[in-house]
Amino acid sequence: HRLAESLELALDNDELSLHYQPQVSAVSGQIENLEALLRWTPPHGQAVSPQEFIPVAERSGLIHRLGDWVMQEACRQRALWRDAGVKLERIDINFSGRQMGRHDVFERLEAYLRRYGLGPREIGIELTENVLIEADARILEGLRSLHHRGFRIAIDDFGTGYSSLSYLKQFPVTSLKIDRSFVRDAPGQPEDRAIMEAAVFIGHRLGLEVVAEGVENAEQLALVREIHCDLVQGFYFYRPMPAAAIERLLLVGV
Ligand code: G
Ligand code: G
Ligand code: MN
Ligand code: NA
Repeated sequence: HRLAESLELALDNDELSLHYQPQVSAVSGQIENLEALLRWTPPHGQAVSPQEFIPVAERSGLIHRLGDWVMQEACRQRALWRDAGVKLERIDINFSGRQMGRHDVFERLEAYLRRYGLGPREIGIELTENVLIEADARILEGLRSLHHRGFRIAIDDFGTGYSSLSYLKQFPVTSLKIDRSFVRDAPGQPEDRAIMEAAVFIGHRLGLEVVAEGVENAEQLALVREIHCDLVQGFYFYRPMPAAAIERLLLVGV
């Protein structure tokens, strides 16, 4: 819990930031969306990975304050970029399981949208399969209401959770993000490619947008284009970048 305590201080002391990773059209390479990714750099210290501190925040309950900070910061930045004339569909934020358990999480998201004058299509959310299958009736109702209002809801790390395909028909989602473990191996492994093709097929039949995550080289890109993924996210195009770098990229093109 040393880490939990420093994390709480980090929230008070402005040590957190959001980086943004572009999702580009597989066809045109144009930037469409950004995924917001939380970063923590303690003063005089090494950056701590969210893989390390998100689970700590979940256990200590700090995830609610942290999640609030992420929602607010993403909304604030989206509004700034809109006012600057930046061409962008939306910013997606990641939601963890315990964060969804808070009774007013969706109201809080809506409140930040109102505060910054944003519409429901300007911010999206990403949830893993495991979070979806563990969702209770209240959470599902909240998600349905967001979906009904036009929010984009993505299943993150698709294909790696402990779930059956049947949940696809009951959850109000709009996108599948194929996990990067499949993308990594698909060029040399027919099984991984087959799973990706099946994900694209079912995703499109259900009217969902399909995103390939973790594209790192030209071979992987050629494959995800060939099997008709809609969007691509990965180091081959862009790494997660601080807001200033994204702004330059979107406004100046470099
Ligand atoms: O950015 P990076 O590859 O280090 O992210 C590692 C993990 O942390 C990913 O699974 C990502 O979804 C998660 N993560 C990053 N930012 C956030 C956030 O703001 N909230 C939550 N709940 N998870 C995040
Ligand atoms: O679990 P989630 O999909 O939210 O995690 C997103 C994280 O994946 C990002 O924070 C980013 O650091 C990482 N990521 C994005 N693109 C690539 C990539 O091309 N290769 C690898 N290895 N990681 C990536
Ligand atoms: Mn994600
Ligand atoms: Na993912």
